[in-house]
Amino acid sequence: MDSFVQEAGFGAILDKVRANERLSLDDGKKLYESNNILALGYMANLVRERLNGNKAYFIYNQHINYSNICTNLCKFCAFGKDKESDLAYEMNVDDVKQKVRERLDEPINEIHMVGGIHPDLPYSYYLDILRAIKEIRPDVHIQAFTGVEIYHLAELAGKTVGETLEELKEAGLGSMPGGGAEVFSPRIRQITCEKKLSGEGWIDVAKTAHRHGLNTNATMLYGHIETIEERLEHLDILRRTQDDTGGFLAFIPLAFHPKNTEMSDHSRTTGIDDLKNIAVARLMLDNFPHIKAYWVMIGPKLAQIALSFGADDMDGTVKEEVITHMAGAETEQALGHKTLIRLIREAGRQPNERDTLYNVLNTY
Ligand code: V47
Repeated sequence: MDSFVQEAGFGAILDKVRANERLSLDDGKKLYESNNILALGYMANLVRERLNGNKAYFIYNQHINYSNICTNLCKFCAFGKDKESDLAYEMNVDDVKQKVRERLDEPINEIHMVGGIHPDLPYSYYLDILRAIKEIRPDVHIQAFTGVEIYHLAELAGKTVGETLEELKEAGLGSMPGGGAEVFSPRIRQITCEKKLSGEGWIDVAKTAHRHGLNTNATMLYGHIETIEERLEHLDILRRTQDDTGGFLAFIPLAFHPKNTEMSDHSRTTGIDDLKNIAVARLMLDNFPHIKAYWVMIGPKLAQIALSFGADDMDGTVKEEVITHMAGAETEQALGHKTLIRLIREAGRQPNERDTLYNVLNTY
């Protein structure tokens, strides 16, 4: 069974994978440079099944994007808008409450909430929207604010990141999503998002969150101007951070969607690159418990296939996704609970409905 992997030139890597040994950055380069997707997938699947068996996770969640007004205006982003733009919007506390009320009849377990770096909203607004959500749905887990937003909130509050996170926790914050990481390379940030918090800054916020008992996710935005070396450097920084803190739950590779962005001359990623990023992430991030195939970005069909190429999680029902859809995503706005279960079952995996922290709520 292993012979085709050896014939693909991966004998030494396969030995390491079987022995649960860490892969080097050179190994990672070899993986990325290969188009033998079956050999990559076979090895990634060994790690995936060692860590998560036959389980595939999903969550019943709701996305709320409180505002798209943003001072960073990253070149890869179609969501962020200048305050004066006709497309700019912001929700007040009552609007956020209304969004939560609209779906009170659904068994939503997690609210995922992020927005732009708003020039004027006061610090109290962010505490108020967390409290407002909890007032209406006391049991929901709020996964909110990327490291970039948290750093901005600490500046607004005139407090340390640690003190700010403690106050946000008190107001209802349960964990942080993985956005804003992009690619840590200063070269990429200089070209695509020079106003954004640096990669080091993002990692500092994640480490502080972990020290304060908040789990976070991590992402990488791939498929634009980054090199293989820059992808691997990004993964290595995450792997070393996880060695230190153990606070990351999941890694989510994000496929770049160019439409309506300042980088719209780029083509969309291909299925092979999407699968490769999942498989390589699973193999390199040996200390991350979960790799998510985010169906909004790569489509439900490829996300289903990804469950055999290293991924163990399909994210959730979502509904009203804005960030990728503004950048041209053609995927549905929401996937029903039943559809997710069917996709997972037909992939030969066991559907596990989870909460944000990967406690299993239901199996099917
Ligand atoms: O931070 C922006 C990225 C992120 C584009 O933690 C783009 O579980 C593709 O982080 N094409 C937001 N990506 C989404 C995100 C996320 C989504 C789902 C689950 C989790 C999680 C996190 O989307 C941004 C940015 O990195 N992004 N523009 C674009 N044109």
